[in-house]
Amino acid sequence: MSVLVVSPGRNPEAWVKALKNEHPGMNIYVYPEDHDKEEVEYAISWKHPRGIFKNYPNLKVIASMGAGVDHITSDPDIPENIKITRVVDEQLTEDMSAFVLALIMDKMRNISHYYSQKNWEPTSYRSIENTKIGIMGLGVLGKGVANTLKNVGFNVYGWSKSTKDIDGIHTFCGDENLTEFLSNAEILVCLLPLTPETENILNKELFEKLPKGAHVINVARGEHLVEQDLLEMIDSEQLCGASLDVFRKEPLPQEHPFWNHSKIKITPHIASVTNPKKVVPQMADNYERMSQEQDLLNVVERKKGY
Ligand code: NDP
Ligand code: OXD
Repeated sequence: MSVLVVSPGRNPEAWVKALKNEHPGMNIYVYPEDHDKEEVEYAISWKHPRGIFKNYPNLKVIASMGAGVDHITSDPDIPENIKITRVVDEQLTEDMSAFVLALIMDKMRNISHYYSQKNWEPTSYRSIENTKIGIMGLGVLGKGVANTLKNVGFNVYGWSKSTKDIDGIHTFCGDENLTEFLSNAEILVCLLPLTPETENILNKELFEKLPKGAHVINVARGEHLVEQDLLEMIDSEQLCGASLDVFRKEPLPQEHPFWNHSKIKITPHIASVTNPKKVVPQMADNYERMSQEQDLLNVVERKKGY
């Protein structure tokens, strides 16, 4: 029985080292080095080359190296019987919460504006307690962010697929309540998983339902955003700007209009980065569970796509 590490988008060394520390007896291959495909039952993956997994007849589990699994679920060639797991990690949630708070404070207090202005021109600012934040997605990360912002003193609104009851957060669920949720979101944070239902969800129709002058933060996936609609909505002043950490094409191409847009702030997909040392224990645990035919942790519902 062997483990295959597939990570053309991430350096595999730290993963292999952490796996060997955690489980010295584990037989590990790094794709595409020479290996016997029949031996592989467990894969740890980030942005695998499309279609490869159908060639592993004994593969049982694909573990995502991150919280998101769209890089796996979007491959139509992954057999239905293969279980997909994802990372759930306190550090990842803390990092995401700190990052979103930093983006919001930067926006509210004009911090990066002052850095780039290099002028002594103070401007007024809104108070935290008079600001409403809307969070799309109240899962592991969205709920963590919502609680952090609530504790800082913001008015927090959240939207999810199923009903949620989170102390101190105004929660909304389903498409039928999306408009009401959006009408409150002076700063909108997207923390949805990428699925066919949420692809292109950040579009003109949605932006028009936000309060005029809203700011949009996307820390989920680039494919949630219709880029041209964002530009139009900023031009028309329906939106005052956006902070974007994720893009349809990463790295964001140098010629992309977002780079030189004064109202769009770009970060290079660093909102919350998985630390292999922290999350390898949960992967090794699942490997043991798989070997003993026990239930796995953090399994993705294939039908829902997250
Ligand atoms: P979860 O699966 O824990 O949560 C997803 C949330 O989205 C749930 O609350 C779910 O609702 C809600 N949701 C899903 N589909 C819909 C829909 N159609 N309508 C309304 N709500 C919906 O995900 P995480 O919180 O762990 O992660 C979210 C995403 O963040 C990841 O998928 C990944 O893409 C991104 N990410 C980005 C990082 C970065 O550095 N920029 C780092 C890590 C993750 P319900 O609870 O009712 O099911
Ligand atoms: C993730 C990510 O999904 O890094 O973990 O985007």
